[in-house]
Amino acid sequence: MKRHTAFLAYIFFALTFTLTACKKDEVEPVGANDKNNLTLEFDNRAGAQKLALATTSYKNGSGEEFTVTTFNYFISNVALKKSDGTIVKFPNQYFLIRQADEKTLTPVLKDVPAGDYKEITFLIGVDSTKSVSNIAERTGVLDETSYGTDNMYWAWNSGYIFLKFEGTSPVAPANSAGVKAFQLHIGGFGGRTAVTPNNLRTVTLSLPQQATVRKSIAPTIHLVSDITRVFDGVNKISLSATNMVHNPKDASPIADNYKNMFIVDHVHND
Ligand SMILES: [Cu+2]
Repeated sequence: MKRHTAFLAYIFFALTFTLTACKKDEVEPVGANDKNNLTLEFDNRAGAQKLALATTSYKNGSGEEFTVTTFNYFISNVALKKSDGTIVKFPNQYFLIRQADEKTLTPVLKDVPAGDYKEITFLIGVDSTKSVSNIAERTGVLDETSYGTDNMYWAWNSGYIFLKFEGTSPVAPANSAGVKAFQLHIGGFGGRTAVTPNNLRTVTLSLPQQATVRKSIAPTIHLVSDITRVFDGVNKISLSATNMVHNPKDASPIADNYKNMFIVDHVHND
């Protein structure tokens, strides 16, 4: 009986080894003109929890409770670096990630050349060139009328709001409607007429496993962004002291924090 079990175990391991070995050999070769989509998945969380709007109360590093009613940010100027060091850029593509709208959480980069990618770079916000460009060139998510009541634009001088984080907290002062609310609006590309701080932040992350774009493989880079990092990073932001941010100067310490809120959790190569 024992021998029988050992034999079965041997078969099992042999089979597992063969299958694993096969799988490795099966990765399709890179065709010179092959292209495919690559999806970026933005998985917003609060610490270890999935971010839920309005319903759930979270706590920041200062021990302050808060709920989230709006969490939006622009992602642009994506670049992917291959394992051989080649960089593929995706200029003139702007994505608005809105927690309230699930389909915005997984933007797709189209026509990505086949290859093995090991690093991703992106800008949080809208670059200065685009910010000052003619309104006819600011279409899609950059069209100020496209996001309904989620105003993501400062009409005065400083352009787009790069990240909008709103919610309620018992430590925030009551507004005219009696709601203890906070509004953190982060923008400022440097200014059109007046000089303002530049709150554009670039994020570069190496991938825990390579994204293998092939004719038959359209990978997904699954990023996790932790909203509590907006408060707790290189700067300590307390909602009792900082609950209304509406200008680039006040926004800089927050931009320095959220620059580090992203990690690449894993890559799907299928
Ligand atoms: Cu995933």
